[in-house]
Amino acid sequence: MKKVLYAVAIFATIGLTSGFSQNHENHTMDKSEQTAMTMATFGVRGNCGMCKKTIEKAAHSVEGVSKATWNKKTKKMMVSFDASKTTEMAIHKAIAASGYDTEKVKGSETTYNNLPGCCKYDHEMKMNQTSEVNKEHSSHNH
Ligand SMILES: [Cu+2]
Repeated sequence: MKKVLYAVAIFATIGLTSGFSQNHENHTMDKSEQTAMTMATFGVRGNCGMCKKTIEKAAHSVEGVSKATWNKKTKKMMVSFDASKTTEMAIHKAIAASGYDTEKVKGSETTYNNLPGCCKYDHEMKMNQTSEVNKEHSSHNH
């Protein structure tokens, strides 16, 4: 029960913070544009298929996100979301809260430390790469 309350509190906080920044725009926003989806791509660090699941799940947990795909090779996230319900920044924050670094928000260290060993990505890792960049010298063996 306590856990549930905690989760609700977190969501309420996220809702408030993103709500504040949007308050002014809401009045001018055309209602007919509410279904239009905004696309965004940005870098997110991660290693494997498990990371992919965690990252995508975190992005999907943000209300208004309809698509979230993370590319393991290029460390690139593609999202589409309803801009009347959320912001790109809210998605960055949700991913960071799940332990992963994004271009704009550093991943939560506590959550990172609880990630399985294979998912403990390198904090220096390049992200948002074009697919060609790492082909030649990716002899990054563990
Ligand atoms: Cu992983």
